[in-house]
Amino acid sequence: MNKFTIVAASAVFAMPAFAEDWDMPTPYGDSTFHTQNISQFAKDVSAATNGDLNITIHSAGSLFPHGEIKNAVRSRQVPLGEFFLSTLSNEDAAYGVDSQPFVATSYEDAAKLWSAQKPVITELLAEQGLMPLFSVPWPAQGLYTKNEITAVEQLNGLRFRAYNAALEEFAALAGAAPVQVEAPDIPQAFSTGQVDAMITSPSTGANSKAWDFVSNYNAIDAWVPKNIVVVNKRMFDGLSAETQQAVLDAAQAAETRGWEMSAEEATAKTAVMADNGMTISTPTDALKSGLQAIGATMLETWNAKASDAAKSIIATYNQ
Ligand code: PCA
Repeated sequence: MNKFTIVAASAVFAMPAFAEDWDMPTPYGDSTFHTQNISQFAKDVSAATNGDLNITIHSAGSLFPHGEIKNAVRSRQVPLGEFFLSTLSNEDAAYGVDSQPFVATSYEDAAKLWSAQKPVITELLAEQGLMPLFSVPWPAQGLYTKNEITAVEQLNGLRFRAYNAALEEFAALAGAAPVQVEAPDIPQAFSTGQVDAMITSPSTGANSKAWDFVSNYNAIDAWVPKNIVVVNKRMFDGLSAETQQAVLDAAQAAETRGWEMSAEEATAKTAVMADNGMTISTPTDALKSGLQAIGATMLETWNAKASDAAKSIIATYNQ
């Protein structure tokens, strides 16, 4: 053996016996705090397992479109992935409770709602061989428009960007025309005139440079929806006990860190929008009561579709 083969051979033996490379898709771009949070999660897993498990993030829907990520994890095309939890509300109303207007509007209430929701959706996901690892909220959702909005009637006839069924329903009830647009496509949807208003967080507003296409941000703080990271249970079970524990520990750290990042984003990104010349306002009483009326109608629809388990989320939350 010459020197080089010895080096090469020892490099092979130094490698972990069952090093795994996992691909992890997310719909959101690299500048999104959620993506930064899951990147740190991936680094933590790699460090804790000495490189036995390496997770590669594929951002902005580059590996799978948003709507396919859950099923890609289910069918083991990828071991894990991140998506917007309430996009699964067509499967069960339990998934959509965090996107109902004025149910939980602060981080404190959102955390309470998540503890009530988690056991119910954990069971639903288990039926599909999926296991939640962690869930992190976006900042409370606000209203972006070209003109100042002081009453819900002014939304009438606007083309309204939507990201899930609840927002579609909201837009329709406000007399607006909903158009589904993924977060990375927001700037183009506005610049091509596909949409002229939206409801989203200050994070997504600032990341899409909302000031390029609207001048008003109204902090209606109507709901605090979450992303979720799920893993395929069979793939997870295939990991060594130590690696499983490393994933669970990193997931728990990511959930704590993510909620903190979200709260920081809410203030910081609202300031970025103000610095870029947007008018930041809070809802007038008329706007508030108009929005609450829409919320009440939506909750009735939600209740009519909800299973007993889904309804128990609201009951537990209200206790
Ligand atoms: N940003 C994402 C989901 C909610 C949010 O604040 C979006 O607008 O698609």
